[in-house]
Amino acid sequence: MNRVSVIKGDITAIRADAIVNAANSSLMGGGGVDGAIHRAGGPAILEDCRKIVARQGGCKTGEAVITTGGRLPAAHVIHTVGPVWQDGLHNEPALLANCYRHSLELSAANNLSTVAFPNISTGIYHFPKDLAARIALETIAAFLEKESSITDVTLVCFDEENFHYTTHYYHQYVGPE
Ligand code: AR6
Repeated sequence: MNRVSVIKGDITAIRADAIVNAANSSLMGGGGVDGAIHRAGGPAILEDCRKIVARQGGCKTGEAVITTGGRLPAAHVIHTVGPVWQDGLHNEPALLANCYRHSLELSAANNLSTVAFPNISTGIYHFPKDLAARIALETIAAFLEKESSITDVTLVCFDEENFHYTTHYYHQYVGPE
């Protein structure tokens, strides 16, 4: 059974157990998909983020935390912090893989079975879209091999270029059906 899909769209409209946010380490919101998620989900998300910051002081690059989805159709938001692309020599690929893996681990730990991701780090953080899509699909496919509790992973691409690369690596790592 194929448990991965790729679509073009707006992640704030997705009904899932969790959607993943491309946040920053402050967890206090920002632009891009982060801004869209907080706007659509309302203040309950930031309230949960503040509690996390009080407890653990933010979120490191490659790590993930979970909050309510507030008014979103998704029940929860998993906030992960992608690497800022510098030159590829600062551990950016491994850190991006950590974002996907830790978000899926956190989903499984919270008994969530349906999860949607945006193309983390490919906007304001300037990670090359081709390499980012390969890392996303490679990491998700490897995770699903060993963890059966997650039944649906949707990659929600906002722009045509991400959709193109994500579909390409979907065929490489997940297969046609
Ligand atoms: N649904 C799905 N994807 C989206 C949406 C949406 N509504 N809006 C944008 N994207 P970015 P980053 C795509 O910049 O590069 C924030 O300020 C977008 O096309 O949102 O990880 C945070 O607070 C791109 O492909 O995140 C951080 O400071 C992808 O989401 C910083 O940006 C990621 O772009 C994180 O930068």
